[in-house]
Amino acid sequence: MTALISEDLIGSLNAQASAAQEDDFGALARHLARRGIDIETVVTRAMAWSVAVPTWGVGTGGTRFARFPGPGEPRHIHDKLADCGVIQQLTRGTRTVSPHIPWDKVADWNALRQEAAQYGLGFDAVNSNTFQDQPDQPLTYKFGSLASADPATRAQAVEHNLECIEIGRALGAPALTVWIGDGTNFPGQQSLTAMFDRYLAAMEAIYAGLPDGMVLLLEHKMYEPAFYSTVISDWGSSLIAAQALGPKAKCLVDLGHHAPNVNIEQIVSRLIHVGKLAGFHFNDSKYGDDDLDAGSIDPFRLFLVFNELVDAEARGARDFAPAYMIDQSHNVTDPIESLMSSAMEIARAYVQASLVDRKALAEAQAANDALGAHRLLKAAFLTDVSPILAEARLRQGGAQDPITTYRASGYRGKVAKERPAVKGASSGIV
Ligand code: PSV
Ligand code: MN
Repeated sequence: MTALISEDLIGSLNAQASAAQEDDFGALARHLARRGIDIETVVTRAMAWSVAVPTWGVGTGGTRFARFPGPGEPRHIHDKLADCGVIQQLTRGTRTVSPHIPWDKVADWNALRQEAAQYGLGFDAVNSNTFQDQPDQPLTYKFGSLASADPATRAQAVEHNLECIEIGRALGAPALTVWIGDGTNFPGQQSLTAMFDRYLAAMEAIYAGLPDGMVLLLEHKMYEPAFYSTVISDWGSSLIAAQALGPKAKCLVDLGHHAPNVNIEQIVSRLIHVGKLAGFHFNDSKYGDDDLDAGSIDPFRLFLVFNELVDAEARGARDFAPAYMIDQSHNVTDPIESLMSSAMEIARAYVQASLVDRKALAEAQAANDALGAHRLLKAAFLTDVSPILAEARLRQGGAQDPITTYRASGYRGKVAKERPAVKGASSGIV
């Protein structure tokens, strides 16, 4: 296994913090014991938790106005894997990466799989990309891809997705995620009905190429890049398509892809009900698809989403095994720091949701005790589970404080010397 950050440094910083960690962990153990919760059970859950890091997230993002590259940006998938390896080494809660094709294309996928394993990483869902044109691509996606009016363009987009399935097979990935930007900017530009029909027919061809054990994740998004209509704009369209395609097609919820103020946790509950929730893209937002760091704007909403997820897990909901991924754009921070912080915030929400007294909650709900029920959720949300998260990292060889350790390691300065600065102005979502 390749250690990207010095194990000695991790060990000495952990040692400096160990008295405080022991003290805080002991206090939390006693507090939870009074609530009838065994802290060791919760630590075990925290240690088993993992969320996938998006390979595109370790590069500096941008807006449609500008992109301001940072030092030591990853040049290719090999640099991206190293950066993801740092995140896993320090947090121990990001055991897989989610690649994007063709951004991460290589000649030898088996070699890439081994390279990732050197950093203790496996692969989660492969993401296809028919929302951009590639230099060697014969037909443009300007007017759509899987739902394009042109059959040859649709065939090209299907072909790309079939290639992604083969890549996923070589990488040992469990899923293919399809998000398309297809839609319209003008009423009347296309038939809303015909576009959906064409999308479904194209997705059927992709579905037919899935090997056993691989799932097709349909990601919806309300708008952008299309601003009047989007083919798979909401969870309803996504669910209709997933149901039409068959059991291997399921829905992926990106937290930034909904109408403002929509009740996302209720959508999560509905998709679980029909056994069609299979994936998540975590991020946070204030206004739209902001792709801000998970837990940075509305941590209570993140907790409420996890409350549904943990509840489904606890009651053994059928067909429930979602793939958890981060999907963010880091414009003003070091992406490694943002991704570590987000991974810890997501784990925090999961652990907090694990503290909900579900028996007492069911009783309060049966008695129509609205405030009593709400107070049970708040009691879990307001518990500072930081010592549990740190304990889970420490027991797996990670850092007590990943961000401080990362800063002390000088990793960014070191790779900045090896990776030449990206010159010139550019814009774009990634
Ligand atoms: C689209 O906004 C999206 O959420 C999809 O998941 C894409 O794959 C990703 O962002 C690209 O940055
Ligand atoms: Mn997404």
